Amino acid sequence: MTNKKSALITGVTGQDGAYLSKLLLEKGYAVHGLLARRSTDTLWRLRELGIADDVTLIDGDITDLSSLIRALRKSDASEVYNLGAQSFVGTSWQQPTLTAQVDGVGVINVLESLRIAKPEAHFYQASTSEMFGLIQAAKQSETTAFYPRSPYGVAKLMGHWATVNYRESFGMHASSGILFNHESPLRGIEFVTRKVSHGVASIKLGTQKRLKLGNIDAKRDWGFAGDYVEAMWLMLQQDIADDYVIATGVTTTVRDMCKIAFQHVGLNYEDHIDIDQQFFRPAEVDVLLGDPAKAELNLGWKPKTSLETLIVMMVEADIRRLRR
Ligand code: NAP
Ligand code: F7E
Repeated sequence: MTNKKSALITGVTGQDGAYLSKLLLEKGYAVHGLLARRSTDTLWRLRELGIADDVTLIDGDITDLSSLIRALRKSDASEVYNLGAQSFVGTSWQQPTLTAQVDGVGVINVLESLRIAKPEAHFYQASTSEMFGLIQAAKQSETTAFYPRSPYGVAKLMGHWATVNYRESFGMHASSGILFNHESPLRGIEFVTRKVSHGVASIKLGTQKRLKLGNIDAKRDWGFAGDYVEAMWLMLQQDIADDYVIATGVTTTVRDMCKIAFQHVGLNYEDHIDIDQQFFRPAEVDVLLGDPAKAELNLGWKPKTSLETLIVMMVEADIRRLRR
């Protein structure tokens, strides 16, 4: 028997799952991760952080309720972080039903499994600034009205309100983190910051000539994933569960983010980028800018990493990978 606190993370193989696992292991938790079986290798992020052997993997999928109940029983987790999702906004127009099943109904499955098997556990839901979509206030906070603009945003809104509803209906300690975009060297290659950092590294090393992008006038509030997983943990340490916006309070265009990345290797972004209609979305979220004041006041959380530091970190990591 061990007195270690136990946590269960869905989406453990994703960007945030990897950073959160590392954080919880450093805090002495026994970390369990739900592993949705895939034909490809999905453990590269855990390996890159050197923790692949330290996380206990349990087979399961958030669209499969009984697998969640078994995972809860096996892990005996007192904290459950639901990070599992179809998280790429672009894909959500191609696979809207799957996105709804995973990002919407999947959250209800996790909440139901807790209600059945572990109602006293503290629960974290990975909500998103995409729920603000067509923004209803210049700076978005916990009280700003939602207006999702993609099947992803719509599905996540269901998960968000389900979390609020289980808290209010059953008194569960269920919190929702409304996280704005957060990136890292472990970001999936389809997201714009990593696509750019990988493109810049490839162009610098001569293996690629040009980079095709979509709407580079879109603005995002970008932070570092390593900072944001700390906020997730802090939410579950509070006496009272609540919802929190996690953001930097700074917004930047994709264009200016590209400028930073290319400048770092001594190149001018305008000489290497092509605009390609295939990367435009049927409905765009033009601008996002978060107000993290409540998180600072109640959780004592503040972002530590500037966009410049983050982008340089990502470009350098991709240069190292490509050289290998
Ligand atoms: P990510 O890298 O795309 O990771 C998603 C994870 O979900 C992967 O581990 C994936 O497994 C898993 N998954 C997919 N379908 C599943 C299913 N049916 N059952 C169980 N697991 C499943 O995403 P991320 O950037 O780490 O984001 C983590 C969470 O935060 C997501 O819910 C995302 O929607 C949300 N979020 C992200 C951001 C951001 O800027 N990063 C901002 C706000 C909210 P495989 O590896 O096997 O595919
Ligand atoms: O796009 C524009 C694109 O795909 C950012 C997810 O983690 O954050 C993420 O969603 C912006 C958009 O992230 C390309 O049109 C231009 O305006 O990196 P992204 P996202 O859609 O903001 C939220 C908070 C989440 O919750 C999501 O899970 O960049 N853009 N050109 C492009 N985007 C991509 N991917 N590729 C391009 O070529």
